[in-house]
Amino acid sequence: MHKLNRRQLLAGSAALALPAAGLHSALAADKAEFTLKYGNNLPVAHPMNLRAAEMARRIKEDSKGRIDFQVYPNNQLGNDTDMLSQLRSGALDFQTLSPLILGTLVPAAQISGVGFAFKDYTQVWAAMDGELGAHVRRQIEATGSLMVFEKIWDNGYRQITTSNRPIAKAEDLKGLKIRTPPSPIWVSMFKAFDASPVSINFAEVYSSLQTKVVDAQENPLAIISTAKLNEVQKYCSLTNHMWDGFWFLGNKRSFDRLPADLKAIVTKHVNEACLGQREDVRKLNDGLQADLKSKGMVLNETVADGFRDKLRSAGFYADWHKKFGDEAWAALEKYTGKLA
Ligand code: X2X
Repeated sequence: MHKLNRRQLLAGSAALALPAAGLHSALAADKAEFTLKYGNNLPVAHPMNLRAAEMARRIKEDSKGRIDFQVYPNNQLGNDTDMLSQLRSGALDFQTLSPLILGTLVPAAQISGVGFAFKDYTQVWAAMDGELGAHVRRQIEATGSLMVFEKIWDNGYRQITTSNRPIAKAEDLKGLKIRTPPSPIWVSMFKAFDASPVSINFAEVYSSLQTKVVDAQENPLAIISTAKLNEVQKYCSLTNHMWDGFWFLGNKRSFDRLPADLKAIVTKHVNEACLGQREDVRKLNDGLQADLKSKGMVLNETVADGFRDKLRSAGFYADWHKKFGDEAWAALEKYTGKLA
């Protein structure tokens, strides 16, 4: 009997991999041939998770229940650093992660996070769906343990929030105790601004702001809003100092265990969800200024030139050009124009 054989097969794998959280039905996991766990660091209300939930349903439907695709949002499985090590070992099958945090493992991935590089989304998607993204994906695959889907998900242009003062010009960053994600280029950039950056995973950002371990952080408006950082921050300075995204990463061995037809189903729905997510995130980021004001935040505009000049004179572009190498830097400047 087909069903019995499959259940026997499952006894040692998927059937035992039921999540403790009870979010996913035991029945679904029992029937599925493959249980795939995807973890991320964002609140449930963020478009990434709305699209991920829809994607998981479609993967289940299209695979006729052979795949149980489980989404674990909001750092439920640990912070980004924890999830990345689970992903490498195969304890986690998929993770969306900023290219810059991935930089702790794949330094070359950080190149999309160079400050004030992409002038607009036309440049972002041309580069990331083009040669620059392809260059980075090759470096990710070269780890041997990771695979990556073709389309990078959007996080957005990042803005600085503080509890103590608005940031109108580069000099205002001097001495600012600001949280940055754990990533060499992030720390380097805020050091170049003469700030005092502290690397903290997103899982601990709200509490570090609340307890004043740091006075500031930077993120796109969609995250400031869905993570309710406005509750623990007063000022929001629209610096647009860098664009950030999320590579949809997988454990290579785990993905390669899927038969070709199921690989195709997963790939199709991950890339499709990504394109929808890009639109949702952009709309949300564009529409949130009034909302954050109504919640008591004080917003201010800034002019990029002075910030960029400060990075230039601190040697930020020259240093990272040297680290990434001429070829990669040329692939970046092909889309952004000369940076320094
Ligand atoms: O950690 C952050 O600030 C976040 C959520 O934007 C990233 O994943 C880089």
